[in-house]
Amino acid sequence: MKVSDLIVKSLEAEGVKYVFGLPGEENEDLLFSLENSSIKFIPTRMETGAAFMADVYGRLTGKAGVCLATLGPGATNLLTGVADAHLDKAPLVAITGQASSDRLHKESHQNIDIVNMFRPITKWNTSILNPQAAPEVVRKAFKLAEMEKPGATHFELPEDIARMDCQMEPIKPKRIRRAAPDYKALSQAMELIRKARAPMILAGNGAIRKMASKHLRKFVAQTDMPVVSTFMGKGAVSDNDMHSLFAVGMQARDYPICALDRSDLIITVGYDIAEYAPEFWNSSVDKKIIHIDFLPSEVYRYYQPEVEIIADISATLWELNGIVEKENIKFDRNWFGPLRNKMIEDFNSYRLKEGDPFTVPGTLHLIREIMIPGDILISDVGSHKIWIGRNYPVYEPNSVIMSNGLASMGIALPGGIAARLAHPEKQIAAVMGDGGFLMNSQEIETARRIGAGFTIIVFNDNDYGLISWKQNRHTGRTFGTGLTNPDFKKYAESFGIKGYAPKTLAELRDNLHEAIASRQLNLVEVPIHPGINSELSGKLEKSVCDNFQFNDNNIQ
Ligand SMILES: Cc1ncc(C[n+]2csc(CCOP(=O)(O)OP(=O)(O)O)c2C)c(N)n1
Repeated sequence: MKVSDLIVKSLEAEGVKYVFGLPGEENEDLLFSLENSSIKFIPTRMETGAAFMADVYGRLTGKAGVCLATLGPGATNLLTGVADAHLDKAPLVAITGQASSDRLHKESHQNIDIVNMFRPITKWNTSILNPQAAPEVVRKAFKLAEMEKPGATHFELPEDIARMDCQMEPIKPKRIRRAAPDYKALSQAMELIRKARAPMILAGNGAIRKMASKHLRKFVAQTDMPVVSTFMGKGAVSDNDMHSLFAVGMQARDYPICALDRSDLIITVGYDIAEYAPEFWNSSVDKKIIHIDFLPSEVYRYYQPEVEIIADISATLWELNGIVEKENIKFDRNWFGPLRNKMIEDFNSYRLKEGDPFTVPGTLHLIREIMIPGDILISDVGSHKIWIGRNYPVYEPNSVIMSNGLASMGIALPGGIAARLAHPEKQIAAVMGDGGFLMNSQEIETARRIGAGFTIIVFNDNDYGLISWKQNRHTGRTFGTGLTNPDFKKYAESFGIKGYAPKTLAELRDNLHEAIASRQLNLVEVPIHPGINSELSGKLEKSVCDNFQFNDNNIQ
């Protein structure tokens, strides 16, 4: 059998259903091997889109998403999506073609050192320089990509090796158990919990993986501790639960920070520093912290946990649940209730009334009413992401997907395609700004060609809005941010999909409803008034925490 056939058989053994990518001469053998397999190859319009699709597919399924590119420019185009999977801890395997092994040592057409280029943004990568290595390389790429904490791996296949003969079999994956928590670390953590007055949980990206959310929800219900999540931890505990204090993510002292300030013990669960820096909630480095994660904490001035429980998060929470249940450990929940009510009041203040200019948070209320709890919203990066993180309540893990470690624009539209493939039954909305939309809007053609139905919502302010927001705050002016745009409705129609351009609130509500519920590929342009961004900054600069009265009697 050819090495390329063996590699595709190995992908089949890994359970791969889709490979997202773009053809080139140097991956020709792999492509023809894919043609004769059970795997569906999805040609994309740009390799970055393929990598984002693999990234989001990996997050939603827990199985590595696979993307394929040719050598040189194909490989460089993959980089952003691969880096996104790396910093956002999404399982992804990237495969690139390469020049034949007899020209790798010299200057040669399209030949660049791809393995070294991918090294800093992958957990592991290599070149297959010997046919016999192929089954091990594929198994290792998947094992490392999917193992906690997940991330990206990469291998390249020189074209001469792809054509060689190799009589070997794929190595089949086997289930492995993750490490159990150390009992001394558990008892040290329990000592801190017993002494605490107002402990709380900071749930990160790891809290939505590997069933951690189920055990976290039980822990919260038993102990009555409040929970703040990061943007990528949204849904670990339902925002309908009275213990939820919603999400932190802004570089400002927003309401959830008031609770973190007031708490005397923070239990972080699957918290990735890349996502939200600890200086925003522990600037005086005086917080007692218990770190629960698959890996030890980063060495970081503002994050110095007293106790680290390094093990499977679910297993750790399961052990802690057993202890708190036996000892009947419960905290007074009244101290944070008024804060939650205040936040709900704040969110509701953004509801739109007929005649108001459209805003992102106002539109999010309408979207939330249409989406049912497990439906998926994929956020791009920009000011809209801040509002989604802050104001869009989430009820199930993995029902809001965001790029927050790398925070890369352009993920949402390709992400919508991956979400549709992973979840044919759900309603899916991919939400983006005009800037992020036009970075990868070519993938509308991919979505249409493969019949992936979902709704693209473009918040249009003719601007790189988040950058204007920040520049205005720093300097009172903007530079290099203004844009002009095509007619988005007509643009959508030119791809053969339905476009909506609502003008009134009633139209906005009806159009969003019709578009999302149809599960067809369509686009809704929402022209927005960005003034609300600076208003939010103004409100938060006045320090909402100083004006907020906790029910302190309960925690003295
Ligand atoms: C690939 C990439 N390039 C640049 C940035 C820096 N950046 C962050 S947000 C932003 C503007 C986003 O504008 P838009 O997509 O229109 O969304 P809006 O902020 O208006 O909601 C930019 C340029 C980034 N995060 N990712």
